[in-house]
Amino acid sequence: MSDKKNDQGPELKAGQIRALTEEEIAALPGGPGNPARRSFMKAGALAGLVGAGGLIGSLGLERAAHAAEPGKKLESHDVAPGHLDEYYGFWSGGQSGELRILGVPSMRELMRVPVFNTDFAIGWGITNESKRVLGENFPRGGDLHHPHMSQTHGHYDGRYLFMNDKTGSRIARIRCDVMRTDKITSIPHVADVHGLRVQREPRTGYVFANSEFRIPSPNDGRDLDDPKKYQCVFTAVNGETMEVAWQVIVDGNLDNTDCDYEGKYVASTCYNSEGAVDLAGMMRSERDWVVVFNIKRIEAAVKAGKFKTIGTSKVPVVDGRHGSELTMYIPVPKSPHGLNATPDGKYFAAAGKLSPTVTLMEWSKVDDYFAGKLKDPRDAVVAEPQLGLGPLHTAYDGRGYAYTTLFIDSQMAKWNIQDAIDAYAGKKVNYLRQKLDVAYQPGHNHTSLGETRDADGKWLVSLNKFSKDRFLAVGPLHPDLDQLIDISGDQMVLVADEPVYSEPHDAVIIPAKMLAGKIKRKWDRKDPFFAETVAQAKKHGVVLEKDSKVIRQGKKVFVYMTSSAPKFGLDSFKVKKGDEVTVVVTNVDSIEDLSHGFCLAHHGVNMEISPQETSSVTFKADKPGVYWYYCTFFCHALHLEMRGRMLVEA
Ligand code: RUQ
Ligand code: CUA
Repeated sequence: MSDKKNDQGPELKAGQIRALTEEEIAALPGGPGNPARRSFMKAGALAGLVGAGGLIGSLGLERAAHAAEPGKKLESHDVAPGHLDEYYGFWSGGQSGELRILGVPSMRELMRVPVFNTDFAIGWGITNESKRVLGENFPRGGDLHHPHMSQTHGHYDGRYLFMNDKTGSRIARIRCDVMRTDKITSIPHVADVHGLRVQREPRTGYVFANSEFRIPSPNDGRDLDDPKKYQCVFTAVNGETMEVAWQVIVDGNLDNTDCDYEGKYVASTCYNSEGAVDLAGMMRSERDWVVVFNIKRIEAAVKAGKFKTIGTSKVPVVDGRHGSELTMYIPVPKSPHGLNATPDGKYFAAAGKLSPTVTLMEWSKVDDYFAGKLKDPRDAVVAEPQLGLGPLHTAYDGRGYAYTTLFIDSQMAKWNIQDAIDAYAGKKVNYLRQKLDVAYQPGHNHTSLGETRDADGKWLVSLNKFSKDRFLAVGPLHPDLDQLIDISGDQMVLVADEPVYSEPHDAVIIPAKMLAGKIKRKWDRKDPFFAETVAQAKKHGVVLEKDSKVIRQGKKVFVYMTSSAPKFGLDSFKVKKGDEVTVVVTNVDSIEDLSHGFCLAHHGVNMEISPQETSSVTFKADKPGVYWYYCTFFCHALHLEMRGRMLVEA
């Protein structure tokens, strides 16, 4: 266990508050400690830092296992067997391409929702219903970073979850009533989609998406190695229709994004204002910027026809580069990363990443800027607290405190927003309240309800990229480590370690009672998710709930069958070599939790059919012989007997 002092940051006594000096911050217990390490962060030294092993190897990863403050009664994260969690956690699955549903505070994984990945368990990427969502030409696999639930007036509304695919430049939507991905939209004119947020006011509304990588426009082989001509655009998608509403060309590139609580602005960090294509170049400037988009002005410009289109796309693209009246560029230090709006609706913070600071800006000053009353965009900054090395993301508790992850220091810094503002104004106040060691290298953090007006200040998660020595060895690839922190008291207290598979980036934590009654426990036969399959059966004169039969149309064969524990409607069906076979299975059981599976041996076919659901799959029968199909969800004592034969004639 580490020295207790190491976990607490500066000791605070009433009446003894003042701003810390740089040296004091450097010397903070558990803080940067070694001034030489701090100077790493100065420009020039950075190139050495990111060399082989530099960033990771030299930064004190050997920190001892951390335990909670002795004597403090912990908020329990235990949820007894048979009891339910108080919150849902919706967790990014990173490069696994899926979304995960956790219970909080138990941190138990409750479900995985495949989004951009293929998933043999439920047949995602295999069934016709999922392929209609994924689209024919989409690449399989995805890199899912940022899940956010739709909001109405700054409150979660339980309609949808939206998330990005960085590698495939896509945005996906999950219907919260069935927790199924129902739409995926490809974003044009971008090389990736990274930061993603949803409009809060009046509702979602827009889904905002950043792009990091700059590319030629159009990206058709022109300007290949002429980075000065590369471009980056910001995108707004209509969350109802999932169509791209408009795009804005920006200077530099974008990283993370968040919007206000009034529906007027959305802001993004930019870490490569240099427009460089190599590491040293991307870190050259001491300052990059936050770009703020004026939603009303952009909408008006689009309406007035002041836009262009690119290539064959119809998406209106407006110009928001420096000098545009649609945007505001606020200089901030240095390669900023996270962008997080405070739940009181007043401020937004950009985490410095390569600067030990977080820059706090005020939305009302953005009003002033666009009204012509504020000349220097930098005057929108109201605080710039120094917190430690590698600030990445900030979360809020709704009580006036902010929590910032320090990637390089492997710490969570708790600071007081008003004190930071006062310190920036020259008052002698200490805004830093505590630094808690986390294990190790935290990226995102998130507080319960912290991105809404309802921030409740109970839980904070730290999504750590490294777990190092915290778990049993499982091979060279280590799990990530999500740590649950009780923030209900004055001090942050670590209460749980949760190993997680690669690689959660972000998460949202939502009270179960907000979703109560909204999540279905069985499918509705009229559900749009399989409506197209139902319509096709109707054309064939098939009543899915009753009929099990084979319909041949030339070389296309449609095999309809019911499933009811422990029996498929057909014990066998016969096709010819070369036929295109579509198997449609309807689960006529209506007992909750009684799912069946349809797995066809040697054909790469498996799909899940939950109670009252219809699922279908299309494949080529290209091997003569006998192939058994069988149920893959253990539904009955005679589950193993729930099977049949596909007979393929030569
Ligand atoms: S980013 S570790 Cu993909 Cu959300 Cu900050
Ligand atoms: Cu149906 Cu097992």
